[in-house]
Amino acid sequence: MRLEHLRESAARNHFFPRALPKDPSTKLFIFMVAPNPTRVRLVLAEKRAAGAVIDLPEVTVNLLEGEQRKPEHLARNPRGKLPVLELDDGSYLTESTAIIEYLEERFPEVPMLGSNAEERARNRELERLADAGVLLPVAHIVHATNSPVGISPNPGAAEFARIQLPEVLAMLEEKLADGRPFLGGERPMVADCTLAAAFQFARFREIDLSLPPHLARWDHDYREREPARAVLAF
Ligand SMILES: N[C@@H](CCC(=O)N[C@@H](CS)C(=O)NCC(=O)O)C(=O)O
Repeated sequence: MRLEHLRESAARNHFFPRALPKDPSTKLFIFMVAPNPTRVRLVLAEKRAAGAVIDLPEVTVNLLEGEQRKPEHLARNPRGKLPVLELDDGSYLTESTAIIEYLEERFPEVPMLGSNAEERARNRELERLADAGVLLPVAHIVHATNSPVGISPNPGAAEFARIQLPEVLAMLEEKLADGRPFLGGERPMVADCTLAAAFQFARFREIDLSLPPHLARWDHDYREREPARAVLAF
């Protein structure tokens, strides 16, 4: 039902930019709800909401229609994955973490990793937990049980990913136990964007993560904010 909804929206171009910009310029290739493009889009939305002026058109590559395997996308990323950032010189960045760190350096006026070495290290630590410890297992569960891109079910892989989740969720729960609004403290950081992208992907496929109370509170409050509302569909 929800997949149908997304498919129809894509077909109608309701949510998506209609055409490639004609002039060569920096642009971001994305697909809504896919978690790795989503975390990049959330970083952009957060930076913009905090005042950064970022002119970065988004171009949809429809994963449900298999556009990621077409030659024009394989020329951008031979792995056929999203997101991809095309730079002004026509070259491409193909990993979400590298893209986020590039955006962080290009638009440092709204820092989303921190303002000194220790803050950056702590926020990168949180980001790795959210990425490797939550987003990746969630993606494995989704694709091993009910893949939107048609990957065959694999109950063993889903079970293995499920076993990994509670430990990291418990670590993040402990961080939030002091009532802080965001994972790193008072302001949203990259880790928040990664976690929100992961939770959205779980919701999209109706996977119950049984979030403990502080994470449930964080999830609710994060999604109420304007930058999240502008990006998240589920
Ligand atoms: N390590 C890559 C992973 C990229 C990735 O797996 N992207 C997914 C969407 S979240 C994708 O494009 N899947 C399409 C496919 O596998 O056909 C990153 O962080 O950017």
